[in-house]
Amino acid sequence: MDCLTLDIGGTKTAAAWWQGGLLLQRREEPTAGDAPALLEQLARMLSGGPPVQCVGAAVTGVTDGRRVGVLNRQMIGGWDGLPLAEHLEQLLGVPAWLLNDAQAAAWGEYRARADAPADLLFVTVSTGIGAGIVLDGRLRSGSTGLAGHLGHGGARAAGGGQAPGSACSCGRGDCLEWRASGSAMARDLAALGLGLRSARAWMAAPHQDHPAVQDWLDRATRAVAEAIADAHALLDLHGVLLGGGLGLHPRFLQGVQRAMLALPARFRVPVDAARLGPDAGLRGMACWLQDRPDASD
Ligand code: BMX
Ligand code: ZN
Repeated sequence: MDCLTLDIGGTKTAAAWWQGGLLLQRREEPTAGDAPALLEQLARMLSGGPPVQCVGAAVTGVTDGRRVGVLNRQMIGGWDGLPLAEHLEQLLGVPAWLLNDAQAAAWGEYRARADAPADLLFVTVSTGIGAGIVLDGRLRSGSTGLAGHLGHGGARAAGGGQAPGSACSCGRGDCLEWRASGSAMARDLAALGLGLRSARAWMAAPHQDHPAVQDWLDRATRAVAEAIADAHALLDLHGVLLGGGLGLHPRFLQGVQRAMLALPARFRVPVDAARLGPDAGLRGMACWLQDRPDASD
């Protein structure tokens, strides 16, 4: 099947053209801000690409397959309710499907390995924190697309009532994403006054060993491990893959693995690095288009 897949995240937007599973072309840009800017960006970015039979977009946010719903408004502004599938169909003249970015990546990771466990959780720690669940070898998106939104659990305080900007904008309070994501790291590091303004800056900087940064990492990776243990208690997982720009950093991954080992044995589950790296969403979406029950070749 010749298809186009998109990965539209909080920081970057990537597009890939596939011919029967073979990558023909890839383009990437920083994600444009609001809905009109995003649509304009897609029209420009996708023009002149090879012809395709269908398009699939892995998007940050909750999707029912047609529209994008936003949980974290601080991450993405003005997309809530955007009928992105319809816009893509008008733009490209072929059928379009949407899937949450972490769900698409989970499917890609599952399909990339012949020996992948049938009950698998993929967790991305990037601008936000997302997750995708595969159970009994099937991707579980849920009837509204909410399945896997681990980043919006774990709030210790009752949600609501917080001043805007002082808690996660999903309304639940100090969610996991508020404490342990790339954007949380950027916010907390900026407040430390070390001259580090983003998770990316930390990854490239010698300040990596500053005790305050280590302290942040310890708390964040413990919170991610606790959330994974909660998911394990709920779903009885056989394996967890950690991805995303920050999640794939060895210090972050090892922190989560260490924190997992400190948990009671029954709640531990093996956590490994995701194998598809930054293209998990693009590849996962391509597999998903191929695997849809009504897909024809
Ligand atoms: C947020 C949420 C999830 C997404 C996750 C990771 C929005 C816009 N997105 O929790 O749907 O999967 O971030 O997104 O509410 P990323 O862009 O960091 O990959
Ligand atoms: Zn939240």
